[in-house]
Amino acid sequence: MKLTRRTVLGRALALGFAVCSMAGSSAAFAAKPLVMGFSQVGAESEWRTANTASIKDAAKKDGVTLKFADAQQKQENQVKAIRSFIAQKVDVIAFSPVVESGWDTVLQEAKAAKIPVILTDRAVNVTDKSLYVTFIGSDFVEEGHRAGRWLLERAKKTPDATLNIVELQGTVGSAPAIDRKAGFEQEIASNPKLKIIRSQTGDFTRAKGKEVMEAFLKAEGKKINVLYAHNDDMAIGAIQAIEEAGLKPGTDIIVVSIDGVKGAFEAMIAGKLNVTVECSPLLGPQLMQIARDVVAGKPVPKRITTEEGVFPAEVAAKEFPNRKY
Ligand code: GYE
Repeated sequence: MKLTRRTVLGRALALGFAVCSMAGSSAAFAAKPLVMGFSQVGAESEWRTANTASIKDAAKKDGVTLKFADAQQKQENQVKAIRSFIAQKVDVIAFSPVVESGWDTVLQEAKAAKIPVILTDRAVNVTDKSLYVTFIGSDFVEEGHRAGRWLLERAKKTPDATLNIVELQGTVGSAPAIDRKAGFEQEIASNPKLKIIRSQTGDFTRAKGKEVMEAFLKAEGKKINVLYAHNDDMAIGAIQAIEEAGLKPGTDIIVVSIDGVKGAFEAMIAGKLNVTVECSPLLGPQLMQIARDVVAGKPVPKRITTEEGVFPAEVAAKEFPNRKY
């Protein structure tokens, strides 16, 4: 007889019951804790720090044994981590892929080892969708649309003016950078007065955001009317560059960004950031729940989308006390 995971579990349970009733104590059969291997992108932003904390806290609360590996923004480190989780025979692998492509081989190895894979936060680009069970995270294209829609509304205040936009992109090849760019571009295409004049990666970090904004300011100076940053950290770095160039962020240059971290709310309250589109990093509890379902063989949806809002500067002070990250 072929022993599937379920029959083994069924037998273990039956045995457990027998032992329990014989011994008259439920302590005789304690369930084995679920073991999860998690490969995190890195620690590049406030968002990521909150995401890591959410996953670690949820694992602790849920009694999940978490093997956590930080990839320092390098795909090769993630591949190594996943291979080591396979070698350790964890029950489930979860990871947030730094970039979209290049995952086929390692995910095939996980599949061959019969270890289910859950994607969190970022998507992968694989032709064989059976290489992962589900993807939990935000709709990044929609976030780009939301940022663009806010700007279209704002542009109505100055209908005759051309708005020159500089864009700070996230990590090259990452799902949020690709999708946030696409969603924003699709949205602003309806108004020819909105033009992206420069676009470059700032790798989702404050330091890089500042550095690239300095270069934009050097090249374009006062021609820049709007900054669209793919995350709050780059926007915060860029705000410093704008101030150092003697301009007023939020006034001389409209600043639009994504994530909704506390730092962004502080910048909005200070009048330096105009809007942040929310992207929730609090994925831990949902991830643990789904992991349990997957390991128990329950069907789960292929895509689980996080619900989020938009916070313009006008509501920042009121919303700030409610922010959890
Ligand atoms: O927006 C950024 C982080 O993948 C959604 O990664 C995440 C992004 C987030 O570094 O701040």
